[in-house]
Amino acid sequence: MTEKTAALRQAFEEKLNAVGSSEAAEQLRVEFLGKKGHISALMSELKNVPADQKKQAGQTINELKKYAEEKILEKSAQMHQMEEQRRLDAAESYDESLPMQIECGSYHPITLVQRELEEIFLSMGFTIEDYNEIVDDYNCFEALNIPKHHPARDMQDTYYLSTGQLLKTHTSAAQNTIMRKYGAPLRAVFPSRCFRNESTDACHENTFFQMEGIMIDTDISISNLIYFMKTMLSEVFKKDINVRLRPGFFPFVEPGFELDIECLICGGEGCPSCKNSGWLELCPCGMIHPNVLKYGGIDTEKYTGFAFGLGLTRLAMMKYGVKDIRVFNSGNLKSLSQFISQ
Ligand code: FA5
Repeated sequence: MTEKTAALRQAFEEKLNAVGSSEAAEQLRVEFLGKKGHISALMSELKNVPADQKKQAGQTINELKKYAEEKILEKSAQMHQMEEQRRLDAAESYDESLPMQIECGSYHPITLVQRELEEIFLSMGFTIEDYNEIVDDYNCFEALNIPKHHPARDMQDTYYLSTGQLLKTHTSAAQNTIMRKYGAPLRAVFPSRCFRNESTDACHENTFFQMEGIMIDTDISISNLIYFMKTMLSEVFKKDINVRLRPGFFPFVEPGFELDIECLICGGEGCPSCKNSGWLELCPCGMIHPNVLKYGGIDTEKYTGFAFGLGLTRLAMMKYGVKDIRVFNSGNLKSLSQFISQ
């Protein structure tokens, strides 16, 4: 038994010297002093020791136990102190002036162009409004002078929910709510995501962004509309671009226009980004139909107004020279992370 105890003491000392952390010290304590540890096992062997040697053997084991307890306590304290010092050293080596090590994300190009437009319209006295992406038939169509079975609905098929609600096809769906909320006079823009059930190509997506704008006041005319459209485009592009205004039909405006810009990808030559026409439909607009004003609770004897529905995703295509609209929803960070506010 004496030899066994001596061998155990030697094994304990070797392991103790190898301890390098408070966690390792705790493991050593359990290994030797735990209920199922080596020293307890040695104690339980005492019953096999001849009676005349039992007392001496018991004493030797107790001495080993005491020794192990003291050494482990000492080691554990040492280890805790060392670890605390390491933590302090690490904290001191932090230098807030060093360049950041982590990679930062970048804003999506649609966010950049949307923010730029918001700034432009804010400076012209417009407010920025928010609206749901899930809307009801009334707001998306009926309040816009598009009754059930009107052929204009064919151009805007969308995704319907079992509740009868739908994913909004255009930002015009917010017009009625905003008119009712603020009344006239009113200047507001409301950017949002729109959804349509349609085939995609280089200039069509099933999920894209528009920015709607409305201005209602006394004596608003087409000249006001043209002025705001021109200002907006020259501020966004910061260079002369060719635009054309042609008649366009939308049941919620009268008269209505299509505002196209010459394709900046091909310079008007024709390419897949503009469906080979050299022009891109960008911002249909017109004078708000009196029925729409009435549905919005606006006095049509006193007020007139204009509205436009800017294709924000197409604008981003032209502004950043993106040839295919599908890049924007691709999640392809190699392409999307190149855009920094320009
Ligand atoms: C509308 O959505 C009307 N609500 C716009 C409007 C508002 C007219 C107020 C008059 C007064 P349209 O379906 O043409 O119209 O879409 C408007 C613009 O959104 C288009 O010129 C185009 O720039 C963009 N757009 C439409 N469909 C898509 C699509 N599938 N993918 C990408 N952009 C699209």
